[in-house]
Amino acid sequence: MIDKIKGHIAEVERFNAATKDEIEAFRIKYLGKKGILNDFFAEFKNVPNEQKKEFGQVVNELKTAAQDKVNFLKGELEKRQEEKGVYGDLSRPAEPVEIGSRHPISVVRNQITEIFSNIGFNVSEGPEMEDDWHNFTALNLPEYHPARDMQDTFFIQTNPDILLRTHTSSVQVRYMEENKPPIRTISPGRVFRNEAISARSHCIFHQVEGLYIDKDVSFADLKQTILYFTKQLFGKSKIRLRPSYFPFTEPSAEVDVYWGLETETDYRITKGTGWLEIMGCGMVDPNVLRNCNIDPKEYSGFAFGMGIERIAMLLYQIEDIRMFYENDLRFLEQFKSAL
Ligand code: 2U9
Repeated sequence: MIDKIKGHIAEVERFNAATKDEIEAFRIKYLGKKGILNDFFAEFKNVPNEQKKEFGQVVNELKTAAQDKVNFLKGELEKRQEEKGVYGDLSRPAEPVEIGSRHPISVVRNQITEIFSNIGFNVSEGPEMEDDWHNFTALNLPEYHPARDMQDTFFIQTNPDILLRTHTSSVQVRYMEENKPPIRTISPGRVFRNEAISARSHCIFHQVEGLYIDKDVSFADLKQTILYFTKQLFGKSKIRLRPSYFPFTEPSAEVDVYWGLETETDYRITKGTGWLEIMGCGMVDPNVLRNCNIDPKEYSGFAFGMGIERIAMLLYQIEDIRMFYENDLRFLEQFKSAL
């Protein structure tokens, strides 16, 4: 009998369990009302007197071993559950990482810069807070020039010399001040105009302005460059240039691309003409070259400018410019692009 109890003690010591249920089954088996220990206690009266002492000791030893084992296993289980709370199951596969998407303005800006970088244009950047010289005066918009009224300007506090740039042409004035021709540069960036916000216009928007200065640059170079650009970006190869006026270019033109009249949308967005205005351009005014220390007798150049929002609205058929600034994920998630 004593050997049988010692066998149980050995078994108890070897026992291991991973779950609450296994531990509970073990407890009932040894310490439960109808458990092994109670059987042995009931047996006590039948044990011969001379063995009673030893029998009592080993049964108690078995009881302590079973209780210790149950407490130990419960403690281990609790520890594991606490760790799980902090780290989870460390062997579990990782949560999938949500991949973000680029903002449509960035997608289109990157497309435009890529197209021009393929024909040798670099990218130049400059400050959003500008002085009067770089934003206006150097660009042939002297003080009291009526064309300054074309753009309502945000001035910084009370200093009329410091303002938020109204176009990124200011970056190119800086570029010309610091670099000699040949110059081939485009300036993407954010610009600010004090305009009422509507579906068509916003007081903050983005532009890409381009500048090409070298010896013997002609209007034909301008036209071919723009044709190359429209083919690349829109896949459309018919353009027309309508005479226009900008203070910084002479002659100046507005560029229309032939969009076509195949769908109802084409009719709506081209107002039934098939043509869409996409940008402005012209030959850099000699005054602007002179202001930037470039001799207009030696050099000539062309410039162009476009609003990124406008181009993006055409490419993606976005009806309201305000969508770009609302950061609605349902809108933004639609623009997955490698660029
Ligand atoms: C320098 C000299 C001349 C840049 C040009 C335009 C025509 C033009 C508008 C298009 C829509 C701005 O975003 S918009 O409102 N831009 O039409 N921009 S020529 O001319 C320059 C640039 C830099 C030194």
